Amino acid sequence: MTRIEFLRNILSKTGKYNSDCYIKFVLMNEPIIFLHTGDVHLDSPFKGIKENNRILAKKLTDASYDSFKLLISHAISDNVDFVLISGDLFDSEKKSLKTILFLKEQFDLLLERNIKVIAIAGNHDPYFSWPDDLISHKALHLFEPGKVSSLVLESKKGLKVNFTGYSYNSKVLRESIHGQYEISKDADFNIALLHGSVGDIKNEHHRYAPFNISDLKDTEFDYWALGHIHKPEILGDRIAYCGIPQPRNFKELSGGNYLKVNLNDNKKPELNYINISKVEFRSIEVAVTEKDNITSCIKAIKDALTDSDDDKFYVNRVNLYGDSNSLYNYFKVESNKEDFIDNLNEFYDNQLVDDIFPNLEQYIEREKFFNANSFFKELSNLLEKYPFAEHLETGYLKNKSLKRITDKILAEEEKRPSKQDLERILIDLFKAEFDEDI
Ligand SMILES: [Mn+2]
Repeated sequence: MTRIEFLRNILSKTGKYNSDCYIKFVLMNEPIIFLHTGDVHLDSPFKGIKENNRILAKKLTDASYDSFKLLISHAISDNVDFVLISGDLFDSEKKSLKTILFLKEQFDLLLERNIKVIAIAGNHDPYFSWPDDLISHKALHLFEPGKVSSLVLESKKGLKVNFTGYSYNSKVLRESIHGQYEISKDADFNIALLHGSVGDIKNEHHRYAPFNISDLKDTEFDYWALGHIHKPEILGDRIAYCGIPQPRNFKELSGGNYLKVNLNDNKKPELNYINISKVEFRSIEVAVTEKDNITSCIKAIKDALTDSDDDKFYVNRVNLYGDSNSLYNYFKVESNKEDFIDNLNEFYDNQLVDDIFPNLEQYIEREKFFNANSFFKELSNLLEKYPFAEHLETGYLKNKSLKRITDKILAEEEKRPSKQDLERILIDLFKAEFDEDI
């Protein structure tokens, strides 16, 4: 019997308020609230970082525990009904004792508050690799391996919630499984947990339990709690990837989040991403001009890095771009870059500049460029006669490289750029073609 049927029964016996309207009103005021997380990747080895920077590796290890701890404390303070884990709680089959004890402690805290954890195993942490100590934990329900199954639990207000899920039992699952997910009509809410890739993925090696958004939209599930893609993404009113709670490298630039989900019987679910990561990776763009030098460049970078949250540690990569002779020449010397980064890093407690990518070019004065030799002088004259296609075609340009440049200019000319733009294009083409100092 669903909650609606139950209420209808009771109310009809009292002879009062026996309208569905009233029942719906009651239910609307009885939502279920849960936290949706996944891809936690505990015990990640932080490849690449560990060898280069032990301090950062330690910070990231601590951050992976601290962000998860924060999620659990939010679950308790928000008094949620459930915590959902959509696969890949662990990074690999190998699990450290520290992590097992840590999770046991966190699950104990939830058990004290009667908050259940509903989890599926993903491709990184197949079911067989889960330790018995955790599988048997009273707060946790881990779905069975290799098949779709369901479980009905009661929310804190007595609503019946049917969870459907599938745990991986191997590191690979190429076939789709969502077609086997079925709702229960007896439940007030139906929630699905799925670890897989969205869309028609061409490369078979990247495809895990694939699905199309429309497949999930066509179901009657109240919510699809998705995992596997490390980016927070809402695919539909009732379909979402939770993202990761703690990024591990520069591929994970979206920060660390979980999803807080509020389901009402009639309304659109409320989905809110809550940021909890302790370390964040950022890619920062800093533009420089001919007027900039080393000191002004340091200031520009510092200005770009100040926008930060005191509770977090930021790992930054800085992309420098623009035309500046002074900086171009400075960064041409490889050892200067290291020195520059070290100098910046001395300034910060909660920031690390991991690397700088100087995509700098020389600043070229137009006058100087066009007077550099007779060829450019001639081109400059041609620009005056713009449009100049016929002049170039009949040209005197025997040099192969120069021929390539003029061909490109001709291609551009069809778009009718302004003379000024054309000059700019010419200079850029010249630089790209010769890739040398002027
Ligand atoms: Mn995965």
